[in-house]
Amino acid sequence: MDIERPLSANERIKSASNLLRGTIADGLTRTETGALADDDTQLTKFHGFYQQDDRDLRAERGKQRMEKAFSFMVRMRVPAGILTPKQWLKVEKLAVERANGTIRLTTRETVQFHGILKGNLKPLMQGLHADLLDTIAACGDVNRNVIATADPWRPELHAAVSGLARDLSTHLLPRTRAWHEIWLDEEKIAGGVIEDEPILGRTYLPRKFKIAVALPPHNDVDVFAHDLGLIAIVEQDRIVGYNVVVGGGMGMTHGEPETYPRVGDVIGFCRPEHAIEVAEHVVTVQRDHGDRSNRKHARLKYTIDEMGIDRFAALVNERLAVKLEPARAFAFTSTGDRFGWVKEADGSAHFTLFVENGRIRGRTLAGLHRLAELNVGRFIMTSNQNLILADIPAASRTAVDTLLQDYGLDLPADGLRRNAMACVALPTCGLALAESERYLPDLITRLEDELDRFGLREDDITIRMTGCPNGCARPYVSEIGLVGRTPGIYNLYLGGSRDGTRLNKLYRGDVDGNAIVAILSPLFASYAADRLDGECFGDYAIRCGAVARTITGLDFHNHP
Ligand code: SRM
Ligand code: SF4
Repeated sequence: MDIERPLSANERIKSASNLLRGTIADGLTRTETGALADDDTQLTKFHGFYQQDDRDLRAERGKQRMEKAFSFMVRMRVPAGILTPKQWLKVEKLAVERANGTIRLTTRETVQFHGILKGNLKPLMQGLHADLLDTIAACGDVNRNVIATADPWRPELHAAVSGLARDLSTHLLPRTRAWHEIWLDEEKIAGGVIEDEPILGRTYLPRKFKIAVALPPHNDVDVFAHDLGLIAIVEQDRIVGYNVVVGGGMGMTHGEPETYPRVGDVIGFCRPEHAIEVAEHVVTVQRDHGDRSNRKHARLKYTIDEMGIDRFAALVNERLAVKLEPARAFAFTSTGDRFGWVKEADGSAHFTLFVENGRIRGRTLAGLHRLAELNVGRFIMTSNQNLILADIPAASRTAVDTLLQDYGLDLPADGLRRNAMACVALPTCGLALAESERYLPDLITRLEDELDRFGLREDDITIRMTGCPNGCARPYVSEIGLVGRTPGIYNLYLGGSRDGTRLNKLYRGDVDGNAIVAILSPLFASYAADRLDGECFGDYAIRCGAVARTITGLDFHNHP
């Protein structure tokens, strides 16, 4: 017999929020504190922002009995990561005038602003809206920013996958006008008019929900790490449909083996014209069956492991007018970006530039400003935290090249660094247990010295670090994963695949930077000496017996 468990606190907050309004508008007018009301800080996520405090200053301010140094992080919704140069200039202006002067490209093809004071929130939202941008549903228990393979080298196929990402994002948006009312002062819905949320439901989803659209051979979006992934199937140069992948996710909690990362399962294939309906019903099955009492068990991956993948697929099929067909063959080669220039047959070209951990400031910010002022092409943010200057016409190539060189934006990174990602972590992330973005670059410098010794400096090896086990840089599908435990201390995972299809496994727990270098160095040496033709480091880590192959999420914590 099922025991009825109480709903989580967040369910109560959502239910009482009047479709995500809460008392946010009132809280914005209160100048005696830099913070918002506790319940509202859960609701603001649906509006695309988080209340944070500067953790570098926390202890000192505590000693002086001062309020924490509150500020806000705002995340934009940019389906497929595409901005016009004009929009880029607006983002930069808002980052400088309303935030901490940096732009942070995220692992989901969008921008985060950090360090925004309460009084700057509304001008920032209005500034974005003036350039057709918004932050709706960028966070919260909803479908988040939909990402798609960023590399535009096959323009028509890229237009199809990025168009699908945009349509999915629009279709699954909350219907409440709360965002427009609070941030744009839109008139309140007149009495008697009942708003509804026909897809998400009036208490929204049990937990966050993420969608990625991948265009093989690129798995830059890590399609298997998503609640829902759509893999484009290309036949005779056109997309004939999408394989449907469900139940991926990264987050877990240290010491709680009932939480685990999981790679998604392929449950079938749909035609392009049915992709939105399929997505809607994967969402509604999760809406109706997801766990609303325990948020640590509420993601789709747990719903699926509880009921079994066949039952889940059957429930989705029951709701579809046209059932899923058997999945089709596909192959990925890598999760990375291709750096530098790629030319198209029509003379236009794209330049992918390396942005270390997605943080844009100083000279990089200034250089991108000049590039955006040229007002050519598009700015495409990648899910590897890099940036593509896309569709540069032949006539502008020289001007772009000159600016790239002048600002040092054309400089290539070596193999490990160009395949690295680190999450934000300290000082803004309230959940960070250790450094990440501020630490990984130095650690990589030390690892590069070791790689040099064995002739591996130019080899592509993926390395990802997060400051806690939530997995924001998707560390559990990388060849080398580092996950924060306490300040300066990390768990080291090995054995992920280069194409993002396999989870890695814990190799050593609780190691500091010196230990990480000392542990990896002999593995690099034996890899250089013994690798098979074309063998990736992650595959080698399994073949040499360092770690066992992880088959499923349920198997992630097993160490045979
Ligand atoms: Fe994340 C929470 C940053 C991608 C899993 N994530 C957070 C918060 C908001 C911390 C918080 O809840 O207070 C972090 C804000 C830090 C800061 O100061 O900016 C944060 N996540 C990020 C970003 C900025 C990391 C980055 O360096 O780029 C990424 C923003 C993505 C975006 O634009 O939407 C980011 N987060 C991810 C990903 C990767 C992905 O989606 O492809 C994951 C793993 C995939 C997944 O969802 O399973 C991820 N973030 C989490 C989780 C764990 C969720 C779970 O199922 O357990 C949390 C914590 C939570 O939700 O309770 C979290
Ligand atoms: Fe913060 Fe953890 Fe996400 Fe890093 S992985 S940004 S530390 S929640």
